[in-house]
Amino acid sequence: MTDDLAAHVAAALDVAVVAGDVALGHFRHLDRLTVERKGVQDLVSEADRETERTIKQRLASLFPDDAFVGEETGADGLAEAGRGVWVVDPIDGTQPFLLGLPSWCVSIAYVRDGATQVGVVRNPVTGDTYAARRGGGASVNGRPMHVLEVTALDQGLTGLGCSPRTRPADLGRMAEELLSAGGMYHRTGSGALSLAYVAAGQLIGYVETYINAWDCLAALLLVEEAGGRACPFLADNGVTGSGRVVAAAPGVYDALDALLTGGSHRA
Ligand code: LIP
Repeated sequence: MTDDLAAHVAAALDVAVVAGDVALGHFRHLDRLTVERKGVQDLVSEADRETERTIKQRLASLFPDDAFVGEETGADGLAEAGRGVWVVDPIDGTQPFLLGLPSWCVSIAYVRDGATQVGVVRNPVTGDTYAARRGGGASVNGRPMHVLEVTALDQGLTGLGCSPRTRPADLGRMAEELLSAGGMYHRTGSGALSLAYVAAGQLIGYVETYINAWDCLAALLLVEEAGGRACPFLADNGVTGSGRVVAAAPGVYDALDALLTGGSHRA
């Protein structure tokens, strides 16, 4: 690993903790927040914006030549080709956050040379930090983590994500097919955190028909480096795009990919 990438790993870990503490401060005083409604079931508050500003400012001071994509501030510096790009969701799981529920996280990905090189997902409420660098493995709180060794959908819980951007009929079909196969669904309201649970060997997989790059790029690397399989989300959608996502333990990836696409595969 080059020194430059080591510096990016160290920075992502440090900034995730600092920014997580900013978000946690707001989480402890939700009554002081003004909540804005971006759309149906789509909320935002100053907590999201302040946390993202903290991340962007700190990373820009350390790596002024890197570009930045954030859920709240958008894309900055993407015009110049060949630059590394930070892809950030300051609070993934905004709705659980605003309701005082613990299932939210800070998600920081670093993308360069057409691949996610560093991924960090931090849940400040539990204090858990999930991290990976490409080719270097994945860890939770510094300890190696690995996906589950499963071969069928009835051998654990599957994360099903949904949002106002997803079709209710798709969720209904996926839930019916999953339960019919003896599986069971789980939802946190944070795609990044649910994907981190796949990497940590707690969920067997995660699917969602429509998710943003900032929600999932960091955690998809976690899954890959923990021995799992992940869809080519970055190749399909880029650092600013959205699309469907599937990531899982290898033994159930094809079954969950079929669940997502409505194809037929039994595991
Ligand atoms: C969340 C996503 C999740 C989706 C939620 C929500 P946000 O992102 O990470 O996958 O199911 O509805 O969109 O809006 O909390 O940053």
